[in-house]
Amino acid sequence: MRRLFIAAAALLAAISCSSDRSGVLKVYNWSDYIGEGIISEFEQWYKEQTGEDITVVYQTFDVNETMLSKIEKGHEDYDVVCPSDYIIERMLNSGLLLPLDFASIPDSINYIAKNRSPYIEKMFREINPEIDANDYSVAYMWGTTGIIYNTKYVTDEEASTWDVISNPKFKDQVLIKDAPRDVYGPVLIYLKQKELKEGKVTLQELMSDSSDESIAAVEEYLKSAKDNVLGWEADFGKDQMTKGRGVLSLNWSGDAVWAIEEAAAVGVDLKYVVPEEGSTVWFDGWVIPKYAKNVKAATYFIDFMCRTDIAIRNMDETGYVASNGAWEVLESQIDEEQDAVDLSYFFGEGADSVHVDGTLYPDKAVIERCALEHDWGADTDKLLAMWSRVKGDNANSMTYIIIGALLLAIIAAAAVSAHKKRARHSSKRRRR
Ligand code: N2P
Repeated sequence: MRRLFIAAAALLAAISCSSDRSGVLKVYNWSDYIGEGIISEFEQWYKEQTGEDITVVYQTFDVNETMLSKIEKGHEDYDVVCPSDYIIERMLNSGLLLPLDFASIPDSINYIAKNRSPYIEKMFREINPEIDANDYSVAYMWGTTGIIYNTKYVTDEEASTWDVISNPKFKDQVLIKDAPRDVYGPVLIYLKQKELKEGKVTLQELMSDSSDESIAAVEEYLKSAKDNVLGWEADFGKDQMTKGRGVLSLNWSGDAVWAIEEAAAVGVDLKYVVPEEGSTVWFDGWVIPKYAKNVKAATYFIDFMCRTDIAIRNMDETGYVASNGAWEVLESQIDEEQDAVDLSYFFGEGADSVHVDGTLYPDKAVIERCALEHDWGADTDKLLAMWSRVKGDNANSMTYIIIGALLLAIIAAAAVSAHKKRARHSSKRRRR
């Protein structure tokens, strides 16, 4: 491990000292978001296509905001990163992205052009009303935000509403994604369900609602649920659920697919639902930041990730859904034991009743009650301040037990050391 660390540090040092970065590609992606061996296969493929050697330096993040602030503040020279929709919007607004040039890739291997899904293209056009995000980003994975629940303790009916998060029956049993926007959206949708039903507001309008009044309402709701919160998790919630630690998790559909499968292997029955009030549908896309130093390799990397066999392997290993709209992807997911879902919105005609996992690919009716999040610009700070108030306020009983135990240990250690000191003094006095 130590040797590996020294080698990585030496590689990074060599890269930063050399001005020629053509042999290195720096990728910054979400954790647990790529199949085994895909990176080294890309390195080989790149050599076959271009005759040039490439070494990928691969780093991961768990939270959109961490990734963004590294690029905004530190001007990190990542060549390709994978933000979510509202962050792509923000990066576009602040001129942080380079336009993509796929004309530079030979037609025969231009997988992006071949496998584009019209649904994804349409949703990407909605990302930023001013600038077409399709010119700056290629979708990687997408999904919904919902609830993973353990059917031994939670009924389908209880999980069918976001209200379940604050249900007193689930004290200390709820895991919540440490992703402020992905929690804010669904909670606001839940709180405004009456206005939504009456047509006084639309889902899309709520996704841009950063008013003080709405932030305060979400804060109040989350604080009312704090006794239920077992933890705010960046990426461990899915694993905890498989071990039966926590019975509910506000989470992404891809983590749900992974958790449901792992849990089944150890006899734990988990399910996933997008509550009936509605939720968010999200898209993560590859982009090339303006501080990139190897645009050519970044462009090839994005293209490689759109190759159908690579997309299928990434899906199968991570649990997330590839944005690749090729019919072969659908065929690879057909499972007659699953209920039929309507995926015509994604795969087109002929896909209105296909037997695939509805957690992986949401049915058209689910998509119709979901909306895309939008960037809040400067108002994001108000959200982050609210988020830390909610989390800071969330010391649950376990936190108090740990703090109490630590205090007792400190007091005990101080008492023992004082006692030893006194004993040393009195034996010195006796000797004199
Ligand atoms: C996978 C993270 C998925 C990101 N660990 C969802 N936007």
